[in-house]
Amino acid sequence: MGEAPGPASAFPGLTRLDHVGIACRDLDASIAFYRQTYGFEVEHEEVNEEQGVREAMLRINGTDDGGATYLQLLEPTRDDSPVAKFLERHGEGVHHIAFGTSDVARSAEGVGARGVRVLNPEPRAGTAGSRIVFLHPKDNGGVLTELVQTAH
Ligand code: CMX
Ligand code: CO
Repeated sequence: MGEAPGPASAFPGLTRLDHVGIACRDLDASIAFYRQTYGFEVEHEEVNEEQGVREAMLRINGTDDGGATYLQLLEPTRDDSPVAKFLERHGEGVHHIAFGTSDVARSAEGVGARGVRVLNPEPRAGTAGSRIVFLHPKDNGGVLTELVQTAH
Protein backbone atom coordinates (compact mmCIF):
# COMPACT_ATOMS: atom_id res chain seq x y z
CA MET A 1 0.00 0.00 0.00
CA GLY A 2 1.34 3.39 -1.02
CA GLU A 3 4.37 1.68 -2.49
CA ALA A 4 5.53 2.09 -6.07
CA PRO A 5 4.76 -0.98 -8.23
CA GLY A 6 8.47 -1.55 -8.88
CA PRO A 7 9.65 -2.30 -5.32
CA ALA A 8 6.49 -4.28 -4.42
CA SER A 9 6.83 -6.54 -7.44
CA ALA A 10 10.55 -6.94 -6.76
CA PHE A 11 9.82 -8.52 -3.37
CA PRO A 12 9.18 -12.23 -3.21
CA GLY A 13 11.06 -12.35 0.15
CA LEU A 14 10.95 -16.14 0.39
CA THR A 15 13.68 -17.54 2.61
CA ARG A 16 13.04 -21.26 3.13
CA LEU A 17 11.07 -24.29 2.10
CA ASP A 18 8.65 -24.30 5.06
CA HIS A 19 6.84 -27.54 4.32
CA VAL A 20 5.65 -30.09 1.83
CA GLY A 21 1.94 -30.88 2.31
CA ILE A 22 0.93 -34.50 1.82
CA ALA A 23 -2.69 -35.60 1.44
CA CYS A 24 -3.54 -38.79 3.31
CA ARG A 25 -6.71 -40.67 4.19
CA ASP A 26 -5.63 -41.73 7.70
CA LEU A 27 -3.50 -39.21 9.60
CA ASP A 28 -2.50 -41.59 12.40
CA ALA A 29 -1.36 -44.25 9.93
CA SER A 30 0.60 -41.66 7.96
CA ILE A 31 2.29 -40.34 11.13
CA ALA A 32 3.24 -43.91 12.08
CA PHE A 33 4.67 -44.52 8.60
CA TYR A 34 6.92 -41.44 8.69
CA ARG A 35 8.03 -42.17 12.26
CA GLN A 36 8.85 -45.82 11.59
CA THR A 37 10.33 -45.39 8.13
CA TYR A 38 12.15 -42.07 8.41
CA GLY A 39 12.35 -41.33 12.13
CA PHE A 40 10.48 -38.02 11.88
CA GLU A 41 8.57 -36.91 14.99
CA VAL A 42 5.38 -34.87 15.27
CA GLU A 43 6.03 -31.38 16.59
CA HIS A 44 2.45 -30.15 16.36
CA GLU A 45 -1.04 -31.46 15.61
CA GLU A 46 -4.27 -29.52 15.12
CA VAL A 47 -7.61 -29.31 13.34
CA ASN A 48 -8.08 -26.33 11.01
CA GLU A 49 -11.82 -26.17 10.30
CA GLU A 50 -11.50 -23.33 7.80
CA GLN A 51 -9.12 -25.40 5.64
CA GLY A 52 -11.05 -28.63 6.37
CA VAL A 53 -8.04 -30.57 7.63
CA ARG A 54 -6.71 -32.52 10.56
CA GLU A 55 -2.98 -32.07 10.30
CA ALA A 56 0.39 -32.93 11.78
CA MET A 57 3.69 -31.10 11.33
CA LEU A 58 6.78 -33.33 11.39
CA ARG A 59 9.97 -31.33 11.79
CA ILE A 60 12.78 -32.23 9.40
CA ASN A 61 15.46 -29.59 10.01
CA GLY A 62 16.20 -26.00 11.00
CA THR A 63 16.82 -23.43 8.28
CA ASP A 64 19.32 -20.58 8.05
CA ASP A 65 16.58 -17.94 8.39
CA GLY A 66 15.84 -19.20 11.92
CA GLY A 67 12.78 -21.21 10.83
CA ALA A 68 12.42 -24.89 10.02
CA THR A 69 11.28 -27.28 7.34
CA TYR A 70 8.42 -29.74 7.93
CA LEU A 71 6.30 -32.40 6.37
CA GLN A 72 2.63 -31.43 6.77
CA LEU A 73 0.37 -34.49 6.80
CA LEU A 74 -3.23 -33.62 5.88
CA GLU A 75 -6.38 -35.66 6.46
CA PRO A 76 -9.68 -34.12 5.30
CA THR A 77 -12.35 -33.35 7.90
CA ARG A 78 -15.16 -32.89 5.39
CA ASP A 79 -16.05 -34.09 1.88
CA ASP A 80 -16.16 -30.63 0.26
CA SER A 81 -12.64 -29.63 1.42
CA PRO A 82 -9.70 -29.09 -0.97
CA VAL A 83 -7.84 -32.12 0.40
CA ALA A 84 -10.91 -34.40 0.11
CA LYS A 85 -11.37 -33.29 -3.51
CA PHE A 86 -7.67 -33.88 -4.20
CA LEU A 87 -7.80 -37.40 -2.71
CA GLU A 88 -10.83 -38.22 -4.83
CA ARG A 89 -9.14 -37.07 -8.04
CA HIS A 90 -5.51 -38.03 -7.47
CA GLY A 91 -5.33 -40.35 -4.48
CA GLU A 92 -2.80 -39.93 -1.68
CA GLY A 93 0.38 -37.97 -2.40
CA VAL A 94 2.04 -34.56 -2.51
CA HIS A 95 -0.66 -31.88 -2.31
CA HIS A 96 1.31 -28.60 -2.09
CA ILE A 97 4.61 -26.97 -1.24
CA ALA A 98 5.00 -23.95 1.06
CA PHE A 99 7.66 -21.24 1.14
CA GLY A 100 8.41 -19.24 4.29
CA THR A 101 8.48 -15.44 4.44
CA SER A 102 8.59 -12.77 7.14
CA ASP A 103 5.77 -10.83 5.42
CA VAL A 104 3.22 -13.07 3.72
CA ALA A 105 0.95 -10.31 2.36
CA ARG A 106 3.87 -8.53 0.74
CA SER A 107 5.33 -11.75 -0.68
CA ALA A 108 1.94 -12.68 -2.16
CA GLU A 109 1.64 -9.23 -3.69
CA GLY A 110 5.12 -9.58 -5.20
CA VAL A 111 4.42 -13.00 -6.71
CA GLY A 112 0.95 -11.89 -7.83
CA ALA A 113 2.49 -8.93 -9.66
CA ARG A 114 4.40 -11.47 -11.73
CA GLY A 115 1.13 -12.93 -13.02
CA VAL A 116 0.46 -15.78 -10.61
CA ARG A 117 -3.15 -15.93 -9.34
CA VAL A 118 -3.32 -15.35 -5.59
CA LEU A 119 -6.22 -17.49 -4.27
CA ASN A 120 -6.64 -15.53 -1.00
CA PRO A 121 -4.89 -12.12 -1.01
CA GLU A 122 -6.15 -11.66 2.56
CA PRO A 123 -3.98 -14.12 4.56
CA ARG A 124 -5.81 -16.88 6.46
CA ALA A 125 -5.02 -18.77 9.65
CA GLY A 126 -2.58 -21.64 9.17
CA THR A 127 -0.73 -24.02 11.46
CA ALA A 128 0.03 -22.78 14.98
CA GLY A 129 -1.18 -19.23 14.41
CA SER A 130 0.72 -18.74 11.17
CA ARG A 131 -0.71 -16.67 8.30
CA ILE A 132 -1.02 -18.34 4.92
CA VAL A 133 -1.77 -17.48 1.28
CA PHE A 134 -2.29 -19.96 -1.58
CA LEU A 135 -1.23 -19.50 -5.21
CA HIS A 136 -2.99 -21.26 -8.08
CA PRO A 137 -1.34 -24.52 -9.22
CA LYS A 138 -2.16 -23.78 -12.87
CA ASP A 139 0.12 -20.70 -12.71
CA ASN A 140 2.90 -22.65 -10.95
CA GLY A 141 3.66 -25.49 -13.34
CA GLY A 142 1.00 -27.68 -11.74
CA VAL A 143 2.21 -27.17 -8.17
CA LEU A 144 -0.22 -25.75 -5.58
CA THR A 145 1.99 -23.28 -3.69
CA GLU A 146 1.47 -21.76 -0.25
CA LEU A 147 3.27 -18.82 1.35
CA VAL A 148 3.54 -18.90 5.14
CA GLN A 149 4.53 -16.43 7.84
CA THR A 150 5.03 -18.09 11.21
CA ALA A 151 3.50 -16.53 14.32
CA HIS A 152 6.88 -15.64 15.87
N1 CMX B 1 -2.01 -29.62 -6.90
C1 CMX B 1 -1.94 -29.53 -8.25
N2 CMX B 1 -3.03 -29.37 -9.05
C2 CMX B 1 -4.22 -29.30 -8.42
C3 CMX B 1 -4.36 -29.39 -7.03
C4 CMX B 1 -3.19 -29.56 -6.25
N3 CMX B 1 -3.25 -29.64 -4.93
N4 CMX B 1 -5.67 -29.31 -6.71
C5 CMX B 1 -6.33 -29.18 -7.86
N5 CMX B 1 -5.46 -29.18 -8.90
C6 CMX B 1 -5.78 -29.09 -10.34
C7 CMX B 1 -6.68 -30.23 -10.74
O1 CMX B 1 -5.92 -31.36 -11.11
C8 CMX B 1 -7.44 -29.63 -11.91
O2 CMX B 1 -6.68 -29.70 -13.07
P1 CMX B 1 -7.32 -30.13 -14.47
O3 CMX B 1 -8.40 -29.11 -14.71
O4 CMX B 1 -6.19 -30.06 -15.43
O5 CMX B 1 -7.87 -31.51 -14.24
C9 CMX B 1 -7.59 -28.17 -11.52
O6 CMX B 1 -6.54 -27.91 -10.57
C10 CMX B 1 -8.93 -27.88 -10.87
O7 CMX B 1 -9.11 -28.86 -9.85
P2 CMX B 1 -10.39 -29.05 -8.95
O8 CMX B 1 -10.33 -30.42 -8.38
O9 CMX B 1 -11.62 -28.64 -9.73
O10 CMX B 1 -10.13 -28.09 -7.75
P3 CMX B 1 -10.62 -26.60 -7.54
O11 CMX B 1 -10.36 -25.75 -8.73
O12 CMX B 1 -11.98 -26.62 -6.94
O13 CMX B 1 -9.61 -26.20 -6.37
C11 CMX B 1 -7.65 -25.14 -5.65
C12 CMX B 1 -8.23 -26.20 -6.56
C13 CMX B 1 -6.15 -25.22 -5.72
C14 CMX B 1 -8.13 -23.77 -6.12
C15 CMX B 1 -8.17 -25.41 -4.19
O14 CMX B 1 -7.77 -26.72 -3.82
C16 CMX B 1 -7.66 -24.40 -3.19
O15 CMX B 1 -8.17 -23.30 -3.08
N6 CMX B 1 -6.63 -24.78 -2.37
C17 CMX B 1 -6.08 -23.92 -1.35
C18 CMX B 1 -6.48 -24.34 0.05
C19 CMX B 1 -5.96 -25.70 0.43
O16 CMX B 1 -5.50 -26.46 -0.39
N7 CMX B 1 -6.08 -26.01 1.76
C20 CMX B 1 -5.61 -27.27 2.31
C21 CMX B 1 -4.21 -27.18 2.89
C22 CMX B 1 -4.18 -26.36 4.19
C23 CMX B 1 -2.78 -26.07 4.70
O17 CMX B 1 -1.77 -26.27 4.05
O18 CMX B 1 -2.70 -25.61 5.88
CO1 CO C 1 0.39 -26.22 4.07
